[in-house]
Amino acid sequence: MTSRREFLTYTGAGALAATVAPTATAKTIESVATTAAVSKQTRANQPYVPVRTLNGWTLPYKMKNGVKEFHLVAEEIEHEFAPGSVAKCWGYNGTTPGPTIEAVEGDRVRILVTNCLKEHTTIHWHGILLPSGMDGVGGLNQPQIKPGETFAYEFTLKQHGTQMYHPHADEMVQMAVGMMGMFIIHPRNGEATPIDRDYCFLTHNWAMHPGTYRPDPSVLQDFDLWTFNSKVFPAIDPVVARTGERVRVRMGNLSMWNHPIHMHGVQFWVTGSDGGRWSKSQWRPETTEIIGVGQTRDIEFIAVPGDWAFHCHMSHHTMNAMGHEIPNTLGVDQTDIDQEIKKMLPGFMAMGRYGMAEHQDHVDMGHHQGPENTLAMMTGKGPYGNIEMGGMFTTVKVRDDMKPGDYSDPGWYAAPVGTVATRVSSNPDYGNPPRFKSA
Ligand SMILES: [Cu+2]
Repeated sequence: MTSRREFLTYTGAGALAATVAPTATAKTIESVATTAAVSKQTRANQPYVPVRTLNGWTLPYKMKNGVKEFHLVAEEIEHEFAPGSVAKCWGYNGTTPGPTIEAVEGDRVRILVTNCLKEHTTIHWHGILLPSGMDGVGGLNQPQIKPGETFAYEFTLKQHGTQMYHPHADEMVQMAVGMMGMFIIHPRNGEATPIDRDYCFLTHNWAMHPGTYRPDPSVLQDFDLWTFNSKVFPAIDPVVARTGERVRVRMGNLSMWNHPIHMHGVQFWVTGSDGGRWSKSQWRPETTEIIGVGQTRDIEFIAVPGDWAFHCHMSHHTMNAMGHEIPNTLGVDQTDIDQEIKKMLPGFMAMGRYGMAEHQDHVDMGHHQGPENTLAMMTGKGPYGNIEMGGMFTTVKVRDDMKPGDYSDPGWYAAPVGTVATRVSSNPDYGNPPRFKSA
């Protein structure tokens, strides 16, 4: 079988995995979750602001004799990373990540886990303080949950914070194909500093080799797709808020890389983790926070009007599938090779001589028809042109007139006159900028 790198090399120097362009505009996929609209007036009567899982949903529970009973089903699912890329993944209750479990410190919870996979599994409640026998490490704490079986986990929540869940059975495979979820525990006595909007997502990486339909669990570092809640830009929901609201974003990492998550427009405070919301003396202002593998981090900020980029700062993590080992075409005149490849692949156009930004235009024009089921390396359109991103990128959209509890996409920001960078010249010799001259 032709490997991905070989394939990319064969498609021609500079032809990064290109392809069927996904829809250009950020399409908000309607969340399954029914998050209650909570205004500042009603907030005092609510025990907590329900968390909003980007592109995801919250698992409903049943009260049974004072116990909150949840039911997770481990199963194979068809998942769409963005229009143009679907895969056979594994998840819970029809999605990857699985639904968010949300509860309150002090709750007694019972979680039924039914295994509809064809191999055994378990669930580890990552970061949650519980009896050893409920910790979910197959073989160590419990027998494996065989195909068709249902196990019950039951424990009392002794803490609050941003926790996660994932299998601790054939972990490399089961996590690589999407089995994970978030477990949010709200403090019993409410928040000393109230929150207006509470978002959460998990970062992940996927070896979805171009032209394939199943993530490859054997890959250690060289991934093709980088996701927030198993979605890539432009299919990731925006974080929306009203000017002045206090927004928390809870981020967890069950991928194979650390992710320095950067937000434009504000200094956020790093305020918590799986250790709960930290005391204020530990809060620190940042604009980038690394979410290490296995960690969670909560950030909070006061919303400032505008459209603000929010993304991982590893620049390859904001791209989709690409050839990491293709020859470097930067500065290379490819006129001759262009003609040679055109004989075999009509419509081929060499690129990359002056940089990669032209990639998105080429794909939009239909050049470099890539493998099927493969997203373009960079994509997305904004009000001023191509955004040239993919993967772990979304936007924070803050508006003065956003209604409390409204999570719909407000469209692009109408910047006040005089506040957008503009062209003052098209002459490269314009002005007299100082340049360093060696002696
Ligand atoms: Cu990253």
